[in-house]
Amino acid sequence: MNHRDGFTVERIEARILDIPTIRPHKLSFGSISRQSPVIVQLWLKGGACGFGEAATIGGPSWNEESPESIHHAIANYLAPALVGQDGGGFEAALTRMDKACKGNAFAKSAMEMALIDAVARTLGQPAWQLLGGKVHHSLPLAWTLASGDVERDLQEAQLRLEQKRHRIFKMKIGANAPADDVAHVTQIARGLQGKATLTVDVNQAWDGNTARRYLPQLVEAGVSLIEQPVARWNVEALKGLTATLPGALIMADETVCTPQDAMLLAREQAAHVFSLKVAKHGGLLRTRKVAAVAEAADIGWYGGTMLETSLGSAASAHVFSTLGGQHHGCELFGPQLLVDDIVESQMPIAEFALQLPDGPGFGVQVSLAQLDRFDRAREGQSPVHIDMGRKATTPATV
Ligand code: MUC
Ligand code: MG
Repeated sequence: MNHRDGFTVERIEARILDIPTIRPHKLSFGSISRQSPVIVQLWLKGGACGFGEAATIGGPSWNEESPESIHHAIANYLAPALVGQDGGGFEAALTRMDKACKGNAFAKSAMEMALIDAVARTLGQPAWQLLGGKVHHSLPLAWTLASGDVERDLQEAQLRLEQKRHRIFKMKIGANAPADDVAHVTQIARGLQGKATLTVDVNQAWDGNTARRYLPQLVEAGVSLIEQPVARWNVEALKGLTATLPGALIMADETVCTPQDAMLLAREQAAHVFSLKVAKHGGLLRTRKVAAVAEAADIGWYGGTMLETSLGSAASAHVFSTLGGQHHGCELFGPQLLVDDIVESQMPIAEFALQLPDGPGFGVQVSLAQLDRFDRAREGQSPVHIDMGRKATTPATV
């Protein structure tokens, strides 16, 4: 068998896990109490096995893909497109997957992740080596306060400050009336004044007028970074806020998925920062492409999460570790929100920063016993699991 034969993709399997969260996690569109990552296992002819992951939040509530659609796309279209092919050509593999299946970025990201892990393990190299080399050894790590309760949020923040794990806190807002959200954020901001940085994620909940009215109040309270305040299509409102809101940065999340989205936002000067997420960009290589547009346009980046286990978080950490340009830390805290993990040991956190992993592949050892333990096929869980709760309906006036 020559060297390249060893990279031939031999077999691919995917399964959905169901892992409870340590507490309900409340976002603008509902409250989740479990995560359902799809885990891909990919074997190369040379014997190496790689793992990939794609996680959504609240089934298809965050965007179009759900664990079930991801699993379906992989089993029926993406895996058949790669089996028997050269796994060492990552771009060619992406092209084959694009030909077999339009869109489905999350599903493709899990596949590409497993491929890169397997090839890196075959070569005995960390994935970051194949992605251009490491420029960061650690990144400041944010924690999201999303219990929905002021006392509980403050207790969580206080504990994490004492443990020296986090001093950037992100609040998920948009589920309540805007004035109530502002009051909640203001209370937390007072409690954390001088000790931590506070950011918010509105997850598209507000219209332009509501954002223009209430964001200055959040800035006044001490919020320094505002993520996706308006619907993902509302580039005009993002542009206006980016140009006129003093004292805080506007970060695009749901609006920036493809490199073309990134180009549009760059051309329109409609964001100060991009939240990068391996899943929504369709893989590690495409994350680098979006990051390249950001760097060229003097836009900062933030290492986002879809609340993955340590597997997906480590893969994200590998690509984030290779990125230049201005950054605002990361929020790869998914493993801490889950009751348990699927790897033997987690990435360390020290001095408020995630220590970026080394070791072959993504540098984490996946436990097959843990995969079996949380496997949906074994647990027989129902797919839908989100509490949609009460939704704010009153539009703002200016
Ligand atoms: C998002 O929109 O950023 C990340 C952290 C969290 O709590 O939710 C996610 C999704
Ligand atoms: Mg977000």
